[in-house]
Amino acid sequence: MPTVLLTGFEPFLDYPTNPTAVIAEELDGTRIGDYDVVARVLPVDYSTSGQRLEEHLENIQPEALVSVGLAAGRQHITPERIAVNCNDGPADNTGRVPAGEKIDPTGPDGIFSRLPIGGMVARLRQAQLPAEISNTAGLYLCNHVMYRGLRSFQQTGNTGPCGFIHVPASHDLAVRHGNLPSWSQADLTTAIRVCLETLSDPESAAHPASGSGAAW
Ligand code: PCA
Repeated sequence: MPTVLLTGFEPFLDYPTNPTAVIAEELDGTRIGDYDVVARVLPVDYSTSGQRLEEHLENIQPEALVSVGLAAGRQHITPERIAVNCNDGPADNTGRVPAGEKIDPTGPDGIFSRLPIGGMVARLRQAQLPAEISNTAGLYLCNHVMYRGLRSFQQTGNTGPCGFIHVPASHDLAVRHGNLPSWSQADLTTAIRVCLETLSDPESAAHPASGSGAAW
């Protein structure tokens, strides 16, 4: 059985919970389609998150990598199209504020997702779960981990699926923050299960990578 490494993140900034850590906990050890799921939670820390991810890849030797992060304020499940070679944004959990530096000075400026992002969006919509492709993962830890995962697959010659999906806030975060679109934790976990199902579906893999909500 092939293995998919699924990663979520710990809480960060003023979000005392992170629904992606719960997704990781709930799907760890399950079988979805052809894949055994092994899940881990990553730190929101520029200096250790990438290294931690590489250690998990080394130890688990997965055929696929799907990383998931919280994008509070988004309304849809958003498979990301591309990771860019830049760290920027607010402080991480150690207080480090990046200054627009490259993630990998010798790496390409951007690396496209190797997930069937169009197929994921189509399948999510079929399941009545709002979804669209996102054309930017930002420049914070989620983009960082997406870039490091894709770069690692390039460097180790792993040709399997690899990429990142952002999810909206869970209801507990909306209650705390007030004006935040939110989903139930159960629907968020179901959505990532649906995304993982596409990895075993040849029709999803062949789906064009269109379906972003952008106007142009
Ligand atoms: N979301 C943040 C980092 C951790 C997380 O869950 C991001 O979108 O970069």
